[in-house]
Amino acid sequence: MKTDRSAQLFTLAKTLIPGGVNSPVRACRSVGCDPLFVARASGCMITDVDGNAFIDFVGSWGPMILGHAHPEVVEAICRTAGEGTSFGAPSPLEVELAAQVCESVPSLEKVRFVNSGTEATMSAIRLARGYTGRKVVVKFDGCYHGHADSFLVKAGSGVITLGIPGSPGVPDDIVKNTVSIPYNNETVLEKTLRDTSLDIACVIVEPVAGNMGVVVPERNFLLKLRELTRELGIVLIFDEVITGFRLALGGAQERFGILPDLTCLGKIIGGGLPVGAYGGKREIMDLIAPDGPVYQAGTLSGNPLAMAAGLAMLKVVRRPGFYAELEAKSAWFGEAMEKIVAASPVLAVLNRIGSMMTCFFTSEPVTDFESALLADTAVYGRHYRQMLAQGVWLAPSQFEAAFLSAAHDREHLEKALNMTESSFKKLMD
Ligand code: KE4
Repeated sequence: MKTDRSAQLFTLAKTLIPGGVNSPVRACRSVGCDPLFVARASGCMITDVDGNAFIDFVGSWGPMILGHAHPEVVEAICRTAGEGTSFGAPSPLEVELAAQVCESVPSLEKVRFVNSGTEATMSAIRLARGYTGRKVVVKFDGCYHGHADSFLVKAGSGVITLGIPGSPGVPDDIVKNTVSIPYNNETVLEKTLRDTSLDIACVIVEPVAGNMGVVVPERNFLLKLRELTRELGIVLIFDEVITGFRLALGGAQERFGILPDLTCLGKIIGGGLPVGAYGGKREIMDLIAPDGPVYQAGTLSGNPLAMAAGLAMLKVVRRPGFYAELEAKSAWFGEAMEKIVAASPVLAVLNRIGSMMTCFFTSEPVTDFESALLADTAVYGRHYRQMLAQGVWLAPSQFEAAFLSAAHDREHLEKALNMTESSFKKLMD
């Protein structure tokens, strides 16, 4: 595969941008190769600057549930751009998107738009601290909520991928107010939340973990979490930056029927443009400035282009049958993957829910951070490189999710399955 242009760009990029990338996991450090630079993408396909085309299972880390360059999203962005790209003043589009997001996500009474998932989660914990007057944030090992200081404790995604033990630059007195406990462990959860020496403001959780690879919550874990936080007056925050509008129109909270106090959104709601959002009960949201004293702001928040892209995306996913079709296709693909895993001597387990999944190279079930870390990242790296050589674009990390979109058709999925089978055979060489 010719990669000269990518190589040239990467060499130059490294002299200008840390690691040559604008987000660490894109550097492909953990999968033993240099990143390819993307020229364009359409539907389920992504094409690099050397003209190599790939079936894309990263989907920009989740936003591309419709596939790339969806015509209705592109048209909405182009039409809106002609009217101006940013006003720094309220515009009708943000009101329209707020109404649709609140209507779609069961627990949302009010919502504030920001520009990334990190902004959404950092604002939500500030709000929870302001609402409760307490300090401590409880998170779960291997979950990732963006790069705000409070979250870089046993975090997932790029932090575990690069083996960074937290992050220098985060002062101890920030870290001491973040308690990280094992995911799916009800005993430790109850013990921690009932520890009266902890002044707990909130618990933030990925209702399905996507950043240690996909880890699905065990049956009563979220129920127990909801019951305990309600009993103890602790704000429960669902970080649905990945699962929002992915696992159902109303996200994981609709799928599981469990309502948090605050919800963080991102990725899909921007249709590929920079958008994040946090929202929840009116009683809590009304503490946000200018109504209340909890401050949060943003020059480009509610940006008209991003709002238009989000509205166009929502229009498509709200069409009858969208999620049922994606579920059925994902179930078919997941079952075929399970057959490949079962028939191969390669030690692997597949975790999947809806259209998000991870193939862990391990023999043990993966139910939390500890078991995820047992996966063989060297084998994952070989699989990644073999699949890339065959035209399949996977996440450049064992600890991320693969995503299906409405644009992945049967032909491309069967091709990806065949390539997976042949890659597994080569892993045994
Ligand atoms: P952003 O600030 O990257 O928009 O969102 C942070 C975030 C918050 N919450 C969850 C559950 C997330 O998954 C993320 C970001 N996800 C990673 C990939 N899993 C972003 C990819 C990257 O860092 O380049």
